[in-house]
Order: sequence, then C-alpha cells, then structure tokens
Amino acid sequence: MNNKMSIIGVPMDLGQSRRGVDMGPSAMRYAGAIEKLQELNIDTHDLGDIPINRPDQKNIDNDSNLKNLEQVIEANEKLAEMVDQEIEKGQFPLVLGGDHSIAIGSLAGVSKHYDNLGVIWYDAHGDLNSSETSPSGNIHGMPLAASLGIGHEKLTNLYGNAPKIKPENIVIVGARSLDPGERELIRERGIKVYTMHEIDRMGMSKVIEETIDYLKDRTDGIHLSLDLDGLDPSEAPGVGTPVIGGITYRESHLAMEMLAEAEVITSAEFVEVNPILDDKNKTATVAVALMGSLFGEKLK
Ligand code: 5AB
Ligand code: MN
Ligand code: MN
Ligand code: MN
Repeated sequence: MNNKMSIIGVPMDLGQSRRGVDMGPSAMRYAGAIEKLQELNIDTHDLGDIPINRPDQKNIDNDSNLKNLEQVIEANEKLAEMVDQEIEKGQFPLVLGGDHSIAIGSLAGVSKHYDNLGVIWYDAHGDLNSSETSPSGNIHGMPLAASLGIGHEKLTNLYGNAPKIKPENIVIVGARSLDPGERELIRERGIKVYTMHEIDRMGMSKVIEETIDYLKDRTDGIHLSLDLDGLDPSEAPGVGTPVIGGITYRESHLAMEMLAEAEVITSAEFVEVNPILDDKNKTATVAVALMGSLFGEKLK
C-alpha cells in the first residue's frame, strides 16, 4: 500500500437532518486516528478540515426538494479538488466525515485518476436515491447514485462530467435498508450487493474474498466508502440512521484485514460518525480501530 497518506476532514452535516455528524472528524482525531496511522509507520499528513458554509436557515431547493443543495455542492467541490491534488502528489487520500454526501466529492476527485474505479460501499443503506426517489430529500442518501450519473445535474456533474463510476465496478456490503427506487436501480444496473442475508449465510470471509476477486481484474483502483452505520448500532451507536441487524465489529475487523492483505484499496473514507448520538466516543473509536486493520496493523 501507498505509505504516504493525507487526511482530509469534512465537518459536514448538511446532507441530512440530524446535527452532530459535523463533529465526526474531530471525534475520530480525538479517538487517535492520526497517532494510530503514525504507529503503523505511515507517513501521515493531516491537512485539517475543509471549511463548510452553513445556511442561516432551513434551506430546501424549490425545484428539486434537495436539502442544502448549494452548500453540499460547494463543500464537495473543494473536497474533490483536494482529493485530486493529493493523489496527483502521490498521496493516499483518507477522508473523515461528515455525512455521506461527501462521497460525491471524494469519488469525483479520485475518479480523475482511474478509468475503471472500483467502489466498496460498506453501509446499511444503498445511497442510491435521486431527488425523484428520495423519501427524505437528504443528499447523504444519494452519493452512490450521483456518482453513477443519476440524480440532480449539479451533483452528477460536480468536478467533472458524469458518470464517475460504472455500476459493474460497485460492491455494496452490509445492506439491510433499501428504498423501492434503490432496489429497482440495483436490479436494472446489475449492481453487486451483499446484504446482511448473504453475510449471515456465507460469512464475511467469503464475502470479502468474492468482492476482491470480482473487483480486482475489472478495476484499476478501489475506493472504500465506509459508513459506520454498516455496523450494528450496538457496537456503533453514534450514527444518524441506525438500522438493527448489522455487521459486527469482528466481521468488520476481518473485512479490513483482508483488504489490507490483498493490497487493493487506493483511497478511503470513514463517514457518518455522530458524537452527539454516541456513547463515550465508542463509534469513533471503532472507526479508528478499523483504520488500523485497513492500513495493515496485523501485517506489521
Ligand atoms: B446514509 C434513506 N434511504 O434516502 C434516505 O447514512 C436513508 O449515508 C439514507 O447511508 C441513509 O433518506 C444515508 C431513507
Ligand atoms: Mn512527509
Ligand atoms: Mn448508511
Ligand atoms: Mn451511507
């Protein structure tokens, strides 16, 4: 793995409706993210946080029903540019969220460097809604769709023309809450999904083995987008949209170790940590432990 890493914090909570997830980057730094990476002898540069402009009032786009659209776009453009520049310099970008709408910017920046970017979407949700199918108007439920070129034009064409990724290069792991429009899209586009049912039946080991086999040959880089709500809320309670019946810490730990061993991940983000909803920073602590596994703790 690339041993030079740049940390980019995105203290954004405007892609959803619950306050507090803007403190996610601080919570993960406080839980020792930077020290953990340095312990693993990774040359870590913390670039700090991207500035986020807050709207002064409730801010719903009249035409599209999207919440805080302009601010989400602005933050994601800055993030995309930074991610792009860091990769250009030879750095591995690790993005700390913030709500999951920031994956629009991460993927826009990363995709500048890959013709066939793979994506592992570790999440209870599909995040495949558009303004038409979204039950909430929350942009954090849309980043995977936007990256595929589906949804509001300002999101899909952010920092470069749509699409940023191809449906056959995506693997969703941990899904257990999919809206009707998302299910339709998954069927229509043939997106590979390992739901909790498959994880229960096959075991995480087989799921990740298959994921790596599936993505390895068809992609030239793999972005890991890890939403902490992919884990079970008993172990990661500090998230805005918890869904029971999730992935355990042990399974996640194994998944990260297997990805580290295979040396396939070329960029990553950890999102949706909300310290206000958390229990003594437990969720940020879990996130940092998983970073340790992903970046080779076991191998060193
Ligand atoms: B998260 C829901 N599908 O679109 C929607 O946490 C939830 O980034 C989205 O995965 C959850 O509002 C977004 C109901
Ligand atoms: Mn250095
Ligand atoms: Mn989620
Ligand atoms: Mn998500």
